[in-house]
Parts: sequence; C-alpha cells; structure tokens
Amino acid sequence: MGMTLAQKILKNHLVCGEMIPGQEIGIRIDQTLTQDATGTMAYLEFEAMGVPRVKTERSVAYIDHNTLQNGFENADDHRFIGSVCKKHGIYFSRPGNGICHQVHLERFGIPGKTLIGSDSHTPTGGGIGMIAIGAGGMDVAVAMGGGTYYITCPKIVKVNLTGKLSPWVAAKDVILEVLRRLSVKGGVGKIIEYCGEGVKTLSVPERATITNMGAELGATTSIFPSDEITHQFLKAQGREEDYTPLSADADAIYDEVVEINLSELVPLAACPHSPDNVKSVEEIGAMKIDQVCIGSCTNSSLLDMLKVAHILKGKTVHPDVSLSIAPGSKQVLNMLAENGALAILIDAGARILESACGPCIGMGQSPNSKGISLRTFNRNFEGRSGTKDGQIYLVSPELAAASALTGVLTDPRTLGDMPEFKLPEFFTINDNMIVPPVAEEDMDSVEVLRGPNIKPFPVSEPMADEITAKCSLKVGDNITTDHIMPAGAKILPLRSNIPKISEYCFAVCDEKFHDRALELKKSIIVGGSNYGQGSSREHAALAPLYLGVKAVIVKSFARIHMANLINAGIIPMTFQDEADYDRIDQMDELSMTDVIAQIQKGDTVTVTNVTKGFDFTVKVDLSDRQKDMLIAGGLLNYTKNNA
Ligand code: MIC
Ligand code: SF4
Repeated sequence: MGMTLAQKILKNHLVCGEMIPGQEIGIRIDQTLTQDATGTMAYLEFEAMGVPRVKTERSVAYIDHNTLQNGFENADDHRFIGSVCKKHGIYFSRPGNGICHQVHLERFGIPGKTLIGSDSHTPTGGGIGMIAIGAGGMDVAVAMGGGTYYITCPKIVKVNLTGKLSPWVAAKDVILEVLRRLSVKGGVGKIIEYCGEGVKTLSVPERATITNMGAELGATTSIFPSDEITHQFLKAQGREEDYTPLSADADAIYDEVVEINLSELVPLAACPHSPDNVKSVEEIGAMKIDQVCIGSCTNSSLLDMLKVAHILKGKTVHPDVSLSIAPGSKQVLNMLAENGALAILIDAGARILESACGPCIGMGQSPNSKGISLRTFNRNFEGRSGTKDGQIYLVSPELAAASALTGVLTDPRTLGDMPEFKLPEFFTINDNMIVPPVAEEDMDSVEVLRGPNIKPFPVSEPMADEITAKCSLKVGDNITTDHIMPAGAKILPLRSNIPKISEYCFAVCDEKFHDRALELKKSIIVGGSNYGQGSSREHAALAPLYLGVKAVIVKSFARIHMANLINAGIIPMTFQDEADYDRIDQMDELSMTDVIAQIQKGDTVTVTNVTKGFDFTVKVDLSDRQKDMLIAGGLLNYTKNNA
C-alpha cells in the first residue's frame, strides 16, 4: 500500500509505537527551535535535565516575541538565552534577526527532517516538506537532550489543490477557506497534506503561509511536497545541498479528502474573534477601518512585502488609518532596503517596525477602543491585540494594503492588472546575527547570565490517590491559551517568573480566579470543547499548577495544551457524557478516590459531585507512558525517575 508524505517522514523517524491513527508513537527529532517567550522556561528545564550539550542535528533559539524592552526583564531573558545557547550547543538568533518561523524556513529548514518548536506555528516548516510540530517547552527540552517526542499517530487529510489562484487572491485565502470548511477544531489529531496540480502554482513562502496557519485548525501539522519549487527556493538561499525531492506515493490512502479549486477562491477575511469565522470580502461589505498591520510569521516574506510595496507605490495611507509593517526577517528587510521597496513603504506613510512578532502578540500597536484592525496575522482571539474591544480581521497582505489606502475594507481585485511577483534568483545571505555555540571543550568557560526576574519553575508532586477539591472556575467552549495565560506587553516580561505571571491567569475570563484558586489551595477547572486551543505556551499549564489546579475536566482538549498539562502533572479529563458539564457549577465540591488505581486499570474515573450529590464518569484516555508520567507528577519527575 502506498504511503502519504507525512507517513513516510514519520516512519523514517519512528522510535516506538505503531503507525495506527489514534495510537501513541514516539519519533526522533532532528531539529528544535525556541522563541524567547517560551524559551527561557525551556532552557531552565533543559538545564534541570543536566544534559551538557544538545543532541539534535540543529537547535536554534530565536529572540522575536519579547522585543519591547520597557524594563530589564526581557533584555535579561535575552542574555540568559544567549548564554545558555553558547554553552550547550544551540545556535542563537539575535534580536533583530527576525521571526523564528520565517528565519528557520530561510536558513535552517530541511525537507524530510523532523522539527519541534516551542511555538504553535512551527508547522511553517511544512512549507518545505518538513514534519514540523509545535510543542510545549518541556517537550522541546527533552528533544534537545536526545529524548523521543511522542504524539498521537495522526490521521492524514489530503487537501487536493486544483486550478490556480486568480490575480490578487492569495495563499492566505487558501488557508482561510480551509478554516471556513474545517473550523478551529477540524484538524485535531490530523496532519493536513497538500497535494494536486495546484501545488505547483504556489511558491515556498505561499506554502508556508498555508502550513503556518494550519495551527489554527488544531492540526498536528501541515505539509507540502518538496519539489522543483522547493529546490529553487533552497538554491536561492544558498542551500541547494539541503534539497531532496519528496512526495506521497501515487496510491497513498488518505483518511479524508478535501477538494479546493484555487481558481474559484475569492478574497476572504476571518472576522472577530475566531480564525474560522470566515466571510468573503463581499459579504462583509465596505466596512470603515482604523488600523492595518502587515507582518507576523504567517505573512511577512519578501514576496508578501513586494506585493504590498507595489500596491502602496506613489500613494499615501488613508488619513484615518494607521499602517504598520514588520518584515519577517533581517533578510527580508535588507532586501527591501536594497531594492528600493522599503523607501516606497516609508514614502506611503507606513510605520516600519522591527523584524519581530510585535503587534501579533500584543507587543505594541494595540488598536483604538472598538478599533477595526485588518491584520495579516493568524489569530484574532478577543483581547489578544491588547485592546479588549478591538475588532480584529485576518486578511491577506494584498487586501490589507489595498484597504490601508482607501480606509475601508477593499477587494484587492479592484486594483487592476496584477504584475507577476517572482522570488529572486538569489536571496541576500548574511547570517551575522546568528551566533554559533562554543566548542564542547570550551563550554565550561561560558557563564550563564541569570537576571533577577528568572524564578525557578513550580515543581509538581506525584499524583494523590484521593482528590477532593472545589471547582475554582467553569468556562465554556473554545477557551484559548490566550484566555488561560494572556500575553501582551505588560504580561510577557513575566514569562520566566511563574508566581508573578500567574496573577494574570484567566484574568480575561474572571479577574478573581487567581485569588480564589490560591485561597482554595487545590482546585479543579471545568470547561467545554477544544479547551486550550491556540498557543503552545506551557505557562497555561505551569500557572494553574502553581495555583494548585489538580485536574481539568472538559468536553475535549486541544493537542498541545493537553500535552502541557500532562507534562505539568495536571490530570486532563474529559466528560464521558457531555451533559454532565451542565450539572456542575463553579465552587461545587468534586471528589475522586482510588484515582491512581482507576487510571492504571482503565480509562475512566468516577467523580462525585459532593455539593449536588451525584456521581459522573470522566475519561482519562491516555497512553501508558502518559499515565505513568501523571502518576510520577509530570515529565521532569518522570524523566528523573527513569534516568
Ligand atoms: C502565539 O502566537 O500565541 C505565540 C505567542 O507565538 C505562542 C507562543 C507563546 O505564547 O509564547 C504560540 O503560538 O505558541
Ligand atoms: Fe510571533 Fe505571532 Fe507568529 Fe506567534 S503567531 S510566532 S506571536 S508572529
């Protein structure tokens, strides 16, 4: 039987388990990446493991999230990460060098390799045929130490692309269409594999836009074949030797097939407050806008910027609109400067930001009250922009630039003929902002620099056999990790200080949660479906751990967050009968006995709602390894016990 591309790469890296969808498999990881907002924790965890040098083929640390330095915290963390990298064998991409996913695609990604990153948009690497997966910091730390990475063997969905995009319709519209059809939960437990004739019409940066935002489907990852277009891209990056042609077998069997005719797509936008709330520009109409932000790991490539420059050339940003642009990497910014496009952007009135995540993670450029902001980003969760009532629409760079000029949502197809936008034959290569580690024999000479904001991470305890605790919080469906552990310029500098950052835990849903949880000492959270979607931030598990949360009972979980809970020693439980969700209120007392034996023996645990006087069943549908890890009290304890 033929294999899909994803299956081939997974099989090549299989360490344990059987490639049967739904079963746990362990894979060998060739490359890792971290960014600074999750990296400090990941490197503290790596240090705690006591492995002197990373064992991967390539590990890279990027500084791109916490670049607003209005206090010592972020700068201290950058220095900490830089020094750890130097010592332990990790390449360090300095602040200013760009967004992790963009730079990794340009300089390090290799078709057929496996990559895990402590950032949910790591699947960007799927644009050049990698199996690139977002993970929690602890999983990345273990992989750096040479440990196996475990996932649930995914189902493979084929997205069969036919036709060719019409002028001014973009790669962003492809992924928005997939999100419109499949929703933010549609990819859970699946890898999305792009195939078909239409693939050949898409450049590597366009493919990377699509795989990047596959994270919003909840997918394990997304992947494109590695073909002649990949070859040309790697050659233009001076890395032709990294090219291997890779594709699915002609008779590969997929679990699902989605047909998309590129020729039929139209400009789309994801409306507030979810990436799957997708409408066509026509349906939304000529809405007045206040702000446009172009950039983020989804749409900040040279190709994107050249399109924007073409649209803005000789024009002025509408007087009622603020336009900011963050090119994705130093390479992109450099090339824009060299070819004159940067002058065009500046001339039109764009506010040029440094090559970093910036407004995407609420690091500045929050819109005005109730402001309508068009962004080329990948997430528009409520409050993420930094303005609670901001109305964020996710759109293509073409649509964003056209609208920045008119002040209203504008169909880019009104721009007239579209010139052909081609990638350069050679990119400008200068890796002077990537610091290599010292040789192993010199590692003792490197001092790790720790700022006062870096506090040890909370240590979890082995699982208790009886858990009696109140429900400290009840929330609804689609809770994101931005709800659980918000980001933004004020909170992000606390990423290496769990006691402090936990003051903001769930503040978006309930400002009193932190105090209540601390007062209760131990508690249980109850939630709806797709709980923990979005970011990979393990802080969304570490802060609840610090606040005494012992278990989370929900209708269903998002993949990375569930793994992070297990790593932190918090039991993820799902309702066997979802109707029981309605029978629990916040502050009800819940009790379970013989927890360890029940989890060891089967996949269910009986919970008593002491307050309301009834029993209900929850599923703890985990692999034996995950069960052992929970019983040991999380990944670090488990690793220590097994060492
Ligand atoms: C995000 O886009 O939400 C982030 C910020 O990049 C996160 C990581 C983080 O919270 O640090 C992600 O996507 O994993
Ligand atoms: Fe950075 Fe935004 Fe991409 Fe996250 S989604 S890595 S914050 S640019």
